[in-house]
Amino acid sequence: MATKTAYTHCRICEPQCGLVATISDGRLVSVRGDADHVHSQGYVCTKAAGAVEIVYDPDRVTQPMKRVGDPGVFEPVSWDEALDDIAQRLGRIRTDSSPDALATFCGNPPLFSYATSMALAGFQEVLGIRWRYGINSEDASARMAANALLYGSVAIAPKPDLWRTHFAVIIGANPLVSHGSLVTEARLREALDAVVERGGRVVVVDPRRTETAQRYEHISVRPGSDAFLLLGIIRTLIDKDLVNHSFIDRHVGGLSTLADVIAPFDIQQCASRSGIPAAVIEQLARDFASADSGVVYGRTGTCTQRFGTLNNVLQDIVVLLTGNFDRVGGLLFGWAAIDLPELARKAGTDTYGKVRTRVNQHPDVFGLLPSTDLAVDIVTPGEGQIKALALVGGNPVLSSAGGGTRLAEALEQLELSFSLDLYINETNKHCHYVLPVTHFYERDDVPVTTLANMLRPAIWATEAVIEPPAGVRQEWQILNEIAKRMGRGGAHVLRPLRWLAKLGWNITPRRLLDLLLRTSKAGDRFGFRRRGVSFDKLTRDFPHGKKLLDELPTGEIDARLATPDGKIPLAAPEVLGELAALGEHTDEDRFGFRLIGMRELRSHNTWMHNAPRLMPEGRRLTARVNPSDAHRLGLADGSDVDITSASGSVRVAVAVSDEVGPGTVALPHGWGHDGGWSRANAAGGVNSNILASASGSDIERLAGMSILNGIPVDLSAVAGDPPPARERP
Ligand SMILES: Nc1nc2c(c(=O)[nH]1)N[C@H]1C(S)=C(S)[C@@H](COP(=O)(O)OP(=O)(O)OC[C@H]3O[C@@H](n4cnc5c(=O)[nH]c(N)nc54)[C@H](O)[C@@H]3O)O[C@H]1N2
Ligand SMILES: Nc1nc2c(c(=O)[nH]1)N[C@H]1C(S)=C(S)[C@@H](COP(=O)(O)OP(=O)(O)OC[C@H]3O[C@@H](n4cnc5c(=O)[nH]c(N)nc54)[C@H](O)[C@@H]3O)O[C@H]1N2
Ligand code: SF4
Ligand SMILES: [Mo]
Repeated sequence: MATKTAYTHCRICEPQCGLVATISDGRLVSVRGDADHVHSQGYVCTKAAGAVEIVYDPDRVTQPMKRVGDPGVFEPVSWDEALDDIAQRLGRIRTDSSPDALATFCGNPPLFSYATSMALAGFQEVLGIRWRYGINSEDASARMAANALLYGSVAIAPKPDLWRTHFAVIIGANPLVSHGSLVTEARLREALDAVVERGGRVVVVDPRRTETAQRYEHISVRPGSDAFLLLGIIRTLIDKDLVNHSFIDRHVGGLSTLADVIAPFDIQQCASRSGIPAAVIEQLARDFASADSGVVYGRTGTCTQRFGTLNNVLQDIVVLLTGNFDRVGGLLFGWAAIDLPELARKAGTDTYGKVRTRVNQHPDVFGLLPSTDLAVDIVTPGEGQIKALALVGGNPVLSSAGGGTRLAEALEQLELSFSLDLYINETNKHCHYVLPVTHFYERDDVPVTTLANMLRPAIWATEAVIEPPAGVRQEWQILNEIAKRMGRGGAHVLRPLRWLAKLGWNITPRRLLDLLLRTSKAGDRFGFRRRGVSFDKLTRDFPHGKKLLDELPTGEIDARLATPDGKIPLAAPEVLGELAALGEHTDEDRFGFRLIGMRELRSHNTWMHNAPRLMPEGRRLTARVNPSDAHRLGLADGSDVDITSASGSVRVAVAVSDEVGPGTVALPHGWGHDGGWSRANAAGGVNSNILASASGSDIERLAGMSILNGIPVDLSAVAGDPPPARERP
């Protein structure tokens, strides 16, 4: 038996931990953390091994499948048959209707493949596809919109200097489980521990006493009300003159307007709306302002709220007012060998509101339209109606707000839809074709889409460590082939590359990336810089990655800001509009509870529940309910409860836990499977996103965010036979 080891990296979540893979007779046997990896230094979580099980999962799709009946009923076909048919029908829909009849949907996993990202951009460009939906509206669009409003571009995304800060406020993030997002850092726990060890503080603002909150200080906030807490802090900073005047005078505009507009939000109101005592808010403001340095790091918990973009703006305003910007321990501009956001800026693809969704008029954010609008844009007749969809590694029926049957039924109306995926999932079971792709262990990679998120700039690359099954192809090959069969050369963004492709020279994504790499700040300039790298050099000579800088640079502000007057505006009209809306907004009081989400270590959004290691026998979905609420409603551990919102209702078992306060209920997403997976289907559970609204008025206004946290719901104990999960139209 020939056994060998190979170095590679995980591509499930953002740290992209370094791994040592053991391969026996061409079969991937196991993976473990690579102790010598420059970033992760041996860190690994159980999902990397779960992903090995997925490679050999009998439910994995390993040949092209054509729909031949009801949703989910497929038959294998040859690649030629599938690709010819898709190319022909796409061409016909394009000419019979218009290029605007075509749409793409990009899920989360494609972000972890440079080749897929490049080819999808090329495919969209070649076919002139305007409708580019994505799952960012359940994730980071609010953060990006805030970047545009404050710094002049969705692509300018300052990073929290967690390794050097003295005061970290973590708001709406649970990095001990999520392993961090928009920061690429496998050692976040060590970074946060070190803050405390050097006498600093880590304060976690979260409605649930999360794994992160348990390790550090916890402030419990009422779900969906962070804007009030942040306004309370900002009011205190201004009223008590705790602001850094020299920084503000030089770099910030609009402070007096902001101060006037937020004057009506007095500290008592901020306290009663956020559920945090006024004294606690004021003390937090004072402590933050007097710390040697401080950052506020927020993630999906504050993004996926009714005031998600505003939250992100306010988080940064706390940092800006205290002068903790572009200086050690504060918010810093990113640095990367290949700085994709910066390249996007130069190419003008850092768009915000350049395209708006057909019906609800929500803006694109960094080129992606909100997922929630896809269904209505398919079913509403008229100009630009969507008739064909390419779904690349996404599962919005489960992952998107109000997905469920509403989206499933919309997909059934399409004239052509095809999906690039590893599985038949709850969404692509409604497609005409499912085209099987390589697993990440079966392809080469460089973590290029997240390089600019590193707190310790580094770079690494991997070759494929095993051969893919014979019947699968890489996404770029598939998209390229469709474009080619449509007579357009290939799926290339750049016109000259399309010409070359027509002449028979197809430049692969690997060649292009190598070019980018070799001409980058870390590149070997084709031999002119001896210590520089190429793709081959990285995989050959730096199997554990290459460190580039110890820390992020400071003193960048003048060079990096992209606002017209070179200042950071605190009172952009959009921000003032949201502040006015915040003052007027009241939740319907007919619902007594507020629903929040939660991530678990053994789940990854919707796609890893079929791995035995992650979904052992007996693992069940539960909703966390506070003991006092449970007692009042007559619920015990394991009893079923109906959770009902204005959008729908689900029945789920309860876990009684004082992690959540009274009136809060926490329910993980990504469950309730009925796709082509045996174990995940059998695990039961419900699609929590049935409870989230997809109605245009319930979508956050500035970035089209889905409201996934702070959803008003009611709980009722179940008596008698359980009805099935149901949705309201
Ligand atoms: N209620 C609630 N909903 C949420 C969230 C939440 O916090 N609460 N979080 C949101 C967030 S942050 C995200 S990112 C989304 C994720 O939403 P999605 O991207 O829609 O869902 P995923 O489960 O990540 O995976 C989508 C599909 O990609 C496939 N896949 C896996 N690897 C590959 C690959 O290499 N190539 C291809 N082509 N396909 C692959 C999987 O089989 C799966 O079918 O969910 C969002 N939904
Ligand atoms: N194990 C695991 N890891 C993952 C993923 C996964 O599915 N499973 N998904 C990956 C992806 S795609 C992403 S984008 C990242 C996300 O990374 P994070 O954003 O760090 O992940 P979450 O655990 O969703 O953290 C959101 C936190 O917000 C809290 N929250 C909910 N409502 C509110 C509120 O109103 N106010 C405040 N202040 N907090 C609130 C929740 O309780 C939760 O603790 O995680 C990544 N890592
Ligand atoms: S933390 Fe994320 S990148 Fe690291 S091993 Fe786990 S899933 Fe993979
Ligand atoms: Mo995400």
